[in-house]
Amino acid sequence: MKRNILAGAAMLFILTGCTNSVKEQQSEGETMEHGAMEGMEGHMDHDNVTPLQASEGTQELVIPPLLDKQTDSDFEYEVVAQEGTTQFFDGSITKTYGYNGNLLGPTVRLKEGETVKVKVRNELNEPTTFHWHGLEVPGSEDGGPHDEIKPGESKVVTLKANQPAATLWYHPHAHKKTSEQVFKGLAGMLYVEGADQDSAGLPTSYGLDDIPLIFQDRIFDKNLQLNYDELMNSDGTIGDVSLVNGTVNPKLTVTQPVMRFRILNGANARNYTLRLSNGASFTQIASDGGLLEEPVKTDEITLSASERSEILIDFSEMDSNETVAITDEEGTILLPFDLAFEGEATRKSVESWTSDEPFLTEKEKDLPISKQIELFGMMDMVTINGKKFDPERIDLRQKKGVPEVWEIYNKPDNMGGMIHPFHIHGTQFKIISRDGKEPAPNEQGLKDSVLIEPGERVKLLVTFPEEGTYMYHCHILEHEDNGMMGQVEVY
Ligand SMILES: [Cu+2]
Repeated sequence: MKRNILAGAAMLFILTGCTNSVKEQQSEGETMEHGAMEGMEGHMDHDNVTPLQASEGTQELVIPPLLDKQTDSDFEYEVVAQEGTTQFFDGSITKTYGYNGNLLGPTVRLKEGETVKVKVRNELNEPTTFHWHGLEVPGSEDGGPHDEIKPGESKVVTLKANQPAATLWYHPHAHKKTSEQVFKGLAGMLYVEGADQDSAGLPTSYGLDDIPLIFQDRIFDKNLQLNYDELMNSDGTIGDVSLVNGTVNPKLTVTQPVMRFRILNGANARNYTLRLSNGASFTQIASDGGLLEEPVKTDEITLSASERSEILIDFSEMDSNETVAITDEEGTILLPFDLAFEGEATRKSVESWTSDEPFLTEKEKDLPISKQIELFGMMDMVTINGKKFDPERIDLRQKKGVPEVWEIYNKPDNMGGMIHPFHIHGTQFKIISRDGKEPAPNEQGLKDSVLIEPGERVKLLVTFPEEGTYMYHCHILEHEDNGMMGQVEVY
């Protein structure tokens, strides 16, 4: 992708006044009873989602450690799925899963074009897989449900980062066990780093001005355990406890005037619409698969499960006494900031960029639809094109390197239906249209997951650069486990 760096054309961070008063959430810790919601039998509709509790800002946000590269072995990285314990609440220990630790996992950074060997090891007492979400690797390395690693076993996978710089992630994808294993804590960030972001002059100091934010919600049982069998909802497990990077009641001390946040919706099912509590705007710079065609100034972003967004927030114009936080759409504070930078801002903003090539060519827009996907159902009655996942069945075939248009239709039911986040493995696609309309500027970038509203038809331009068998599925993890998944063979 060619870019013209518009030197001097600094992005404008217009700070609107404090128009949104922050609505105080008085959560009584109510939790959604499994299968016991009135009328809908636990079905997750838009208007009836358990609210999150506001962060009290008592814990400094945990930043996942970077995974060190090994130099003295025949693999560069080792990722181990293991059991652990985490103290989410004072005086209580919760059993959790983590990679190379108790909860979540270290951030893995690959250089654009780099090939690394990663040893994956399963120290759990159940099978798991290691899926590299958004990485365009051959099907054999993708870590889908066919690649189960048994307890105590390991294997070495080869990951080539043959794609633009992007914020990706990794998580388990074991057959019918993904939702439970993610719920218990298995997820980590996977970055591809490269020329794109360097030339754009973006903040890149990990943990200082370049910070991952993994948003998740959890529900705990009366013993403060993540007792999945008891707590789960087959329409997507939703909780009232907000975690950011696994931290309950987080706050972040901001020491740099311009901060880059790489935001992942790592929830099993919840959709997040994120805003700033003071109504200030910020800049979205990237979608799932890399930088946008050009930066987009906005005052909110919406992410369905598994989607990512990179944003820049310019704190330099904000008063250090001002209360600033990331909130959800209800105004509930999820991550308060403690503004602690001093002196003159060394970086007021970053350079803007624009592409001299169209996001999609006329030829690409005019390609006929060649794959039709119909998402339907709820709870455990979810299907794709009327079928449930069968590991022995290939649903679609597509030639490597040849772009095709997939149309994804979210067929409503007699209750209106629900949002399904649709994810395809092994590819970064482009959204051609939503119900015939051009996608919003913040969706004009590479994507691997896309939010599909009930009744909506979304056209995607899908190209697979590698061969193998790949999953496509709803990323509400319980829907995935309930069979809302198909397989495409790329040859
Ligand atoms: Cu779904």
